[in-house]
Amino acid sequence: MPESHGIARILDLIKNAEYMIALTGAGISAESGIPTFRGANGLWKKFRAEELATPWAFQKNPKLVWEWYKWRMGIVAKAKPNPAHYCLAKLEDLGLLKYLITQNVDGLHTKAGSKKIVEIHGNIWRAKCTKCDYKMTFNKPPDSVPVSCPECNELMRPDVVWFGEPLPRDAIALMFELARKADLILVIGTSLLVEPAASIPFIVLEHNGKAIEINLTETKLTPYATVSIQAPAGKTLKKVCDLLSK
Ligand code: BJW
Repeated sequence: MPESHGIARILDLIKNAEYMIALTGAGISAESGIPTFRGANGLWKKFRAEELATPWAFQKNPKLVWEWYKWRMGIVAKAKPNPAHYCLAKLEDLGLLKYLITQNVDGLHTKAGSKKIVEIHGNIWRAKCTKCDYKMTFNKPPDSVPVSCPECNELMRPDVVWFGEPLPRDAIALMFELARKADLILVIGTSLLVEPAASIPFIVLEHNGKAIEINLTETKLTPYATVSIQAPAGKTLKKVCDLLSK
């Protein structure tokens, strides 16, 4: 489908939806300068995300895993929301977007003004103690890593969800409730390779809901999506929101 037709169809679907939700992944923050997990730019030093975002990697080498998070915090600290984040915030303001499910830990949706967000994989600016209940919030990358607990001196860890770990109970309940309720889902910048988030668009489709996908490449959703646009999210959603204001 030519891009202009795709945008017109997206506008039509958005305007006619009763309960639209969105699912975002690392690709929505790529135009803000934050590297995605997979693909050519997805490597940090020589490691893949799957080798670092695990409890076993942390157990084996907490300093290495903390260094990765410290490096990413440095990038996130400098990043600003892009037109895709702002468009989703605007859609929420207009009452058109009911809820946003994000796999991202960068907090850029909040910075852009979105309020109804469920951060299913945690937030990079928080850490929790591996032994006691102590939690902390950072406003800049820690000076030295690994970080120790000020209460019990044990290791702190990033308050994010790693492979093999359950998602926060409230987040997972809300995410599935939203998927069952939605008649339209915007799926933006995610490879859909990680469960359970990857199942969410298919739950919407199963009950005759519709899906709009915006991604640079095809994913397993592409053949089933109502509209699929292969273009940068920021550029595409800017056009959508500009046209919506007219
Ligand atoms: C653009 C763009 C631009 C680029 N514009 N687009 C069922 C089947 C098989 C396996 C499992 C299953 N259920 C569970 C599993 C295991 C596992 C899993 O999914 N494994 C797969 C690898 C097969 N899942 C889990 O372990 C999850 N836990 C769980 O299910 O627990 C169950 C349990 C219950 C009870 C007890 C114990 C366990 C947890 C998953 C946690 C994932 N964590 C990470 C790290 C988070 C913290 C951090 O940020 O450091 O989450 S891994 C990483 O992947 C991160 C992301 O959120 C996630 C998804 O990646 P995302 O966002 O899709 O990024 P990319 O890089 O993959 O893709 C970017 C996309 O953007 C690409 O498509 C580009 O084309 C596109 N793009 N620029 C538009 N400008």
